[in-house]
Amino acid sequence: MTDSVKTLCPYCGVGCGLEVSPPAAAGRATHRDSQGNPIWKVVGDRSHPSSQGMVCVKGATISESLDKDRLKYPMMRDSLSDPFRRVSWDEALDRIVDRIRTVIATQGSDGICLYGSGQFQTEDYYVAQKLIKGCLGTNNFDANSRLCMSSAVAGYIQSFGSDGPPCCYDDLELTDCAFLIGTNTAECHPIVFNRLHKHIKRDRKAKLIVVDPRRTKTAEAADLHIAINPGTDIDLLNGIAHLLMRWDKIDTLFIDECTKDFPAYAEVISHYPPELVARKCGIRIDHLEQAARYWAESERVLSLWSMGVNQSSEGTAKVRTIINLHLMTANIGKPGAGPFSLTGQPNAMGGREAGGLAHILPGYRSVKNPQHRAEVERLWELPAGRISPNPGRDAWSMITGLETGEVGLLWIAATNPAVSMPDLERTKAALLKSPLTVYQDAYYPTETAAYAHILLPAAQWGEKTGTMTNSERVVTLCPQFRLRPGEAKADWEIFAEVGRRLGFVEQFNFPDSAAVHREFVQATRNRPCDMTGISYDRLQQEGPIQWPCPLDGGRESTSTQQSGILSNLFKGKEEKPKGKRLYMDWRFNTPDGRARFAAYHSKGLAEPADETYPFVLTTGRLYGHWHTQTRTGRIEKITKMHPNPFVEIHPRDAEKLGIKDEDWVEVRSRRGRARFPAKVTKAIAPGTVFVPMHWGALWADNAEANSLTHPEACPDSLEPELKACAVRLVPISAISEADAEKPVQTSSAPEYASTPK
Ligand SMILES: Nc1nc2c(c(=O)[nH]1)N[C@H]1C(S)=C(S)[C@@H](COP(=O)(O)OP(=O)(O)OC[C@H]3O[C@@H](n4cnc5c(=O)[nH]c(N)nc54)[C@H](O)[C@@H]3O)O[C@H]1N2
Ligand SMILES: Nc1nc2c(c(=O)[nH]1)N[C@H]1C(S)=C(S)[C@@H](COP(=O)(O)OP(=O)(O)OC[C@H]3O[C@@H](n4cnc5c(=O)[nH]c(N)nc54)[C@H](O)[C@@H]3O)O[C@H]1N2
Ligand code: SF4
Ligand SMILES: [Mo]
Repeated sequence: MTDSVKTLCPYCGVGCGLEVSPPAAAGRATHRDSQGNPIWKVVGDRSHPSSQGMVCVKGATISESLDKDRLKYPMMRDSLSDPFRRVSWDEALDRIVDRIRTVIATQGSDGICLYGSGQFQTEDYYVAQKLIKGCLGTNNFDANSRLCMSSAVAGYIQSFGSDGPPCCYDDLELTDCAFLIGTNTAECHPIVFNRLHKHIKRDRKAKLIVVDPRRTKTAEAADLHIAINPGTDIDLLNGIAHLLMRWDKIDTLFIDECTKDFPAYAEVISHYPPELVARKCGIRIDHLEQAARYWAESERVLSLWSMGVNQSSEGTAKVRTIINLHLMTANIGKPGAGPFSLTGQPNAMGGREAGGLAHILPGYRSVKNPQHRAEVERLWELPAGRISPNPGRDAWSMITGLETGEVGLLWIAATNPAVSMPDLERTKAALLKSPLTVYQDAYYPTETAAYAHILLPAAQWGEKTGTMTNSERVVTLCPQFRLRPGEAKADWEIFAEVGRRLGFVEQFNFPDSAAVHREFVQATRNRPCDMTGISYDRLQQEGPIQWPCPLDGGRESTSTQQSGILSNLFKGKEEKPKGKRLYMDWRFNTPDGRARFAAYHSKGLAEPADETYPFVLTTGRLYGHWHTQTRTGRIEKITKMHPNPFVEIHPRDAEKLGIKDEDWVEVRSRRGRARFPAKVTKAIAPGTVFVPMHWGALWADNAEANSLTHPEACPDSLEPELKACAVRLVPISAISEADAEKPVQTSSAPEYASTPK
């Protein structure tokens, strides 16, 4: 291939357009990496509406990782203590199909679990749903998105009647006040942040508020940084609402006509006066008042949030409490305003559309809804009643199902749970008990490969054609542009092949990914995420397309049916419904069209600090690295940028413990221990410490953030509280010999084949 190809960055949910050209193109010198190897050249795609030509360091360096340490052939072994041997696809697939049949016969289909990823393309997701939820009749498909955005999904569904982030990136440039809570956008969604930051600098009236216990790069750019104690978001949000009520800065017309359940909420927020809130959050009253004043004075408030909100034992409540503020001030369904969750992974949005969590079905449907099940059964040409009405196992209950022996086959694809799951010692011990684990990944080694019986080589980004949807609902076609290494196959092809071998020949008779996509969009017809107007041909010709995009140009706007007061509300709203934003007509997807207020008191952390474990540990990301480093750990520029893990400690705490910068510290929780050099910095609030999530067992000794975290989760979204657990800090120099002899890791992890450390 000599021409350049337009595609999407396969890292974060910003979804930047990339233009990729081969190492040697006509008329220019061969493009090479730092070691002199020829690599594909990557630049930002100026025509992409979301990113307008911009890229961050991850997107810019992606091609350096594509050929390193790839898993090229299926591999198998009988027990985890054996070495892997190379096998044919036939042999590997026969073993999987045999096992599926055995598990169905002995345990029922609920003994089978597939744990997937927001790094799947939509086609991969869709075929996996059809196989697991349709043909096998179990809803045991979950994805790493459970650890990521499931609280946002639950919050949207409960408040608006349906999932779907209502805003778009143009709102970043139209807002008067950006309210960033629990998001380090500058490092984790850099191009969203660039667009916002340029606007804030240009328009001096526009304000940036950042709510984060750390002084992140995002917080440094803020007009107001509120460093709340971890887990006190609901106190803060209810405190802001309290002041808006007190100052009579609420939109009663909107509340009366477009929402329900305000009185119960008003009662709750009456209990959040500024003095109490400031004390609970550990912040200054004038900061709280300033934040409320920005909300009160701004015409258009845009909230952005991600993991500091979602990864919480009250994640859904936090999301709904953010949405409450938007409802009480009518900051929704208009340019520059709205509650906007940023999705983490490149195609977490596509996963939602394709039904990629254990409680949902394609087209924003629910497994609990009989009509939804029937519609999907008809589309899949399966007998009525095939899809189970029960939500399947979420990510963590796949782990507990291994503990109890209820899981007879665990199939993991495009995620690395031996690093990213909470309570890693328990996770690893459960993985060791798995009767059969299939692991489908693009790289080898990874930490999870050590726990697998069968390895399946996956074609990754650039080696298969598919679509991905970014945070603002924009769908981009990602064409194959390079050869697959060895015998690697696209994830959807592997799922389809297993389906055919199980006898579902008709259901999985897809000649190519375009055929998968054609069928998938049918599942979205007349649904909130209608994509029946999107096809590979249109994406190729016109470029990225935002949904809703129905074939016939759109459902009738409901605003024509509105009369009286609601039509008055619409005077001065310059845009008609449809188009870039959802809910422009202020009619929501609930049965009565009204959005719901939620009345939540704050509960705080599931495991607060106490005398024995006096610090709150929070975990998160660094600008250059991507998750478990399968790609970024193999890119020199990035490993130089972030050479090693560390623990951030406030100078006051460090002094008390006699810890100096770069001293080694052991961090202990009730579940495990890990060791890091200290980074003494005022960027972290006293009483809180921070550890990056990126270093699994392959990349550093005993520096796994998740050896410390716990699996307590939000009861609605089942998203674990990866952002907070109680820990104790012990300077290594102070550890007595007897204590030091105790192994830091408790489960006997298998050896890795090779270690890139
Ligand atoms: N560079 C980089 N970018 C990425 C990724 C990556 O691995 N690397 N991963 C992508 C993915 S999948 C995701 S999900 C996103 C995540 O993107 P972010 O959510 O922005 O990233 P995190 O660092 O996980 O956490 C964000 C912030 O939450 C704060 N926080 C912790 N506890 C609390 C709390 O109780 N309240 C509040 N208000 N804040 C709190 C932390 O201090 C942290 O700064 O990033 C995406 N982008
Ligand atoms: N302590 C703590 N833990 C966390 C978090 C946190 O903030 N703190 N964040 C959580 C969140 S939000 C997330 S999203 C998770 C992320 O955690 P993981 O999903 O475990 O992390 P990744 O490193 O992105 O793993 C993706 C894997 O997919 C492989 N891969 C890439 N492309 C393909 C493909 O096309 N097909 C296949 N089959 N494989 C492919 C990669 O090689 C890699 O091994 O971590 C969660 N865990
Ligand atoms: S901001 Fe996200 S999507 Fe854009 S280049 Fe960086 S990692 Fe890729
Ligand atoms: Mo994520």
